[in-house]
Amino acid sequence: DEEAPMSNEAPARDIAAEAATALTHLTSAPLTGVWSAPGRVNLIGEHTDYNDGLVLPFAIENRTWCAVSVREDRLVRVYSTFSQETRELSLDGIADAEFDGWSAYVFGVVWALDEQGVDLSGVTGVDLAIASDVPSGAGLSSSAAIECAVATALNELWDLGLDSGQLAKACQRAENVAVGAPTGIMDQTASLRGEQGHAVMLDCENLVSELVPLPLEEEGLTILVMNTHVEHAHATGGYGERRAACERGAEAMGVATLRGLTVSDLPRAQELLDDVTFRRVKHVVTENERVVETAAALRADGPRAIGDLLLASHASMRDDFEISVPELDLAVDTAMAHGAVGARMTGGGFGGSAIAVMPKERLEEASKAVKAAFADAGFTAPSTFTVTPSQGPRRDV
Ligand code: GAF
Repeated sequence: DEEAPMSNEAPARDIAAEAATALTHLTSAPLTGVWSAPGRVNLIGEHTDYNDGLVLPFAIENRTWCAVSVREDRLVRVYSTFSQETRELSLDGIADAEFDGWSAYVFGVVWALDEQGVDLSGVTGVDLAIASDVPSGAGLSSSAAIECAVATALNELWDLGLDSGQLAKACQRAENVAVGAPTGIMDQTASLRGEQGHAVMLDCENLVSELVPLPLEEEGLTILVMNTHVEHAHATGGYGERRAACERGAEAMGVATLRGLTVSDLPRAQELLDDVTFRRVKHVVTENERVVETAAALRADGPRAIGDLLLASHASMRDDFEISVPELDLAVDTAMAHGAVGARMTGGGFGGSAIAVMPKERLEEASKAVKAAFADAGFTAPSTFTVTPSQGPRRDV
């Protein structure tokens, strides 16, 4: 709602119920259950995940719900309220399945479980209805939320006994192969391991994670999301190009991944690499350090202490990794001029959203100022809303 500055003040919809109702498009059989998984905001640690690096995201209250009714045959059928269409796939011959459109996020998970060696020969089919309030295209991992909701439901229904690391890997494979986006594992892990009031510090080299307290409410703070509505697609373009540059840099520096470098290697990198590759490497290496420093600052002094780190991360993405856009820069600068503790673009870049850690009393002012600044610059009107570190997957019904 463009009229309301804080669009999440609208009364919450019961989307679990919407998903359950949507099942009637597929079947009149009884509901077996409803599972859900959240989207995420990355607090810091960008483009580090596919370099075996460190990330510090948190799950948000916006979620995707998956209502399920078990079948007696081997079909998996799915309906989504956002596409209002049904797709189906047989569990027999899943290895050779082909994917297209939104259903790749769902069928891709089933395919990836099979590819991982999970024995699906004895399981029965399911009817799935998907509904979500994670805005798509905002850089809040609406895709990971679908994958993780489906994976969580199937893990329980089919009694697979997989842990969150195995589920995250299956969801990432779905994204990489079925959807065709060469992304890392941050978003799926954030969705699967999120906890209320915490960020998840994840080491992408070994998937070891720890929860880091993010006590915003207690500090009179909130996180403002500024969705630029500038479209980004990770299956094409800049994302894969950045990933390739990181791999080139690692190879030239003689390490398996950029995780093998620290800031003390940067002078040698500067001598050895061309300017563009060097700046890509510098971003990743310094960003890993900022994640460590952010977690330490949160633990020692709380969220008011992380502002400079968020700003340094944004500058690194703008100037060295070159994945910001003028809309994201304007959102960050305007929030900072209106009381933000710190701000940065979040997610893969080239569009999507920026976040600002805001004192609650300046929230309204900053939100209005961002909208006015976008109007003055002739940019598409942004939407703004707040997010809270929230819980990971759960069974709702
Ligand atoms: C996107 C990807 F999906 C993540 O894996 C991560 O690389 C992120 O961009 C950048 O940090 O969200």
